[in-house]
Amino acid sequence: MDERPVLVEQRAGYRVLTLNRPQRLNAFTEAMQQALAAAVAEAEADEGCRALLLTGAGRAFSSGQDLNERITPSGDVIVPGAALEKYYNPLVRKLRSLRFPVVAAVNGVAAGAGCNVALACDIVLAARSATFTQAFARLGLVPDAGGTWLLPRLVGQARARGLALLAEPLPAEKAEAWGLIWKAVDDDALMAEAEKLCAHFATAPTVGLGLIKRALDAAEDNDLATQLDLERALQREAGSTPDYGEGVRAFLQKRKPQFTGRR
Ligand code: T3D
Repeated sequence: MDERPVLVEQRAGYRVLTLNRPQRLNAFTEAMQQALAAAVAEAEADEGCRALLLTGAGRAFSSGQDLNERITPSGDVIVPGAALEKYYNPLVRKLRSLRFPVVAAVNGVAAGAGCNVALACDIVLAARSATFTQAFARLGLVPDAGGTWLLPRLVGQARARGLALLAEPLPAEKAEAWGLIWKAVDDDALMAEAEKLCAHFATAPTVGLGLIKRALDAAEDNDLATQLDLERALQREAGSTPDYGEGVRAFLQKRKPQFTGRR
């Protein structure tokens, strides 16, 4: 078995990152967090990278924090907090603010922080057999990795409270119906669908897509007047890219645009 906790594959214009501890349902260890942060940073630094696909090896996406790392050899529990500050919170902030789209292909169980890392991605595709579980309450913990922020925004307070307080698995099709994720697809179609999306993003106007991400995240805290001002500023920025000119010319010339994704 490949011992690397995160596998990185290069594609034309995007990268596939696979959480790779299948025997532990891809639970996050410190080594996996470090490998993931490094892989994301390398993708971000690569000008040719215009999308990221995040998935898991084996039958799970991720079961969240590896609980073996939360107990000392003498049986004492380690009070959480440090790993959130050092790994989970920077990861979630990074996924949301990356200059290109991030697609999660949720191939099976997504539990605890594994669920919320998936939900922090821009587009969440899930295999029909996948489930989303806010497992925290089973341990006496609070949903983290952005869960308490994202859940009510995605599905409303009633469903967010049910998911968080009951910690029951939510099947992928229901997650789609509730608006928690973009789409549930047949299990054997998941990776092809996710790669198709990333291939599309790899030829898209990347700067504009990054600005869309920024606008939608800012809208969560802004009033309408502030958001209108932000849209004007971002539109000026997007409209100054070569891709905007290419988009307009291609439309008028009735041809497919050739976007470079550059400023
Ligand atoms: O810093 C901080 O600590 C704060 C951050 C907290 C973030 C969190 O994510 S807290 C939540 C942690 N996650 C969980 O509580 C989920 C724990 N796992 C489960 O409840 C179940 O494994 C699942 C419902 C996800 C799947 O159940 P099932 O029956 O399909 O599989 P399984 O048999 O339970 O798991 C297979 C193996 O993976 C098993 O090992 P074994 O018996 O074959 O040797 C199991 O112990 C291991 N495993 C699964 N999840 C974890 C894990 N080992 C360590 N940590 C895990 N999270």
